[in-house]
Amino acid sequence: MSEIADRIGLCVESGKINKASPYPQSMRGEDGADEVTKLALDQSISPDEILKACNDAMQRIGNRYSRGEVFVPELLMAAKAMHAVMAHLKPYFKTGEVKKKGKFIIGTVTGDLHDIGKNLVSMVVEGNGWEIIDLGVDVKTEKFISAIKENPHSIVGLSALLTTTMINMARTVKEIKAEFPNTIVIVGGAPLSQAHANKMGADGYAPDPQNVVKFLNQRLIVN
Ligand code: B1M
Repeated sequence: MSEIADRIGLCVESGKINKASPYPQSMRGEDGADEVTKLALDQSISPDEILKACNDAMQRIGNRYSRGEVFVPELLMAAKAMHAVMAHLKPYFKTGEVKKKGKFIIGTVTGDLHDIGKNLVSMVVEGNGWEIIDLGVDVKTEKFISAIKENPHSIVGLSALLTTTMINMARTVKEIKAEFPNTIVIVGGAPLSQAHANKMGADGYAPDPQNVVKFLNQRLIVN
């Protein structure tokens, strides 16, 4: 990993959003995730390398949280710094395709506020030629149902990051399938596995954005 990618990882782990941000005290006045990412891209560091540094950083801050060394505010600042990085990376995931392959409705299930993984999936899927209908976080089943009614041939993606919200996910899958048996549903998120997806009655599971794309491309619906 290049030194500059490591620096981005450090900014994310420390919650250093940009130069103007006073947090954390120890990095006051220094460039943050925003400036360092811009510099890295100017130096032709690959978006994949930057993303890997950020994902590793989120893993580290998550582990520190598990050990009781940091708390929710620190997680929140890390998430904000990661958002600053993602704003720079977004254009690199666009392919410029005009004709869309189909529509992909995505949301983080009810009770769950984590959106970084969902946003990454959205960016990569969009970059691979799919139209994204992003319902956001804490999405109730009714909202998914309305979106499917408005966009009948869409494929639906559900994200969950908490073991507690996996139950809500299972409920949402069940209710979508009861109302729209032919709608394809794929689930993902850190606590999920293929076994969970099977048990929920989902059509697919993907551990990462690339496997969501693979799954979607196998079910191409050209509008
Ligand atoms: Co939360 N949190 N959090 N948190 N948080 C985790 C998930 C946790 C593992 C931390 C820990 O204990 N080590 C833990 C969950 C434990 C569990 O249930 N198994 C946890 C907890 C407990 C909580 C709270 C309950 C804390 C509290 O309040 N006491 C609380 C819950 C709030 C709520 O949702 N109701 C909470 C809050 C938060 C913040 C709001 C502060 C913040 C989120 C901010 C935001 O998202 N805007 C936050 C953060 C940042 C994390 C960690 C540190 C990082 C998550 C992340 O963004 N990872 C996380 C620890 C960790 O992950 N190690 C943690 C980076 C991201 C790229 O990865 O989201 O896994 P990920 O997405 C991946 C894959 O999972 C996959 O692709 C992505 C890219 O590779 N993927 C899909 C995701 N969705 C997919 C959908 C698909 C396919 C693949 O198909 C549709």
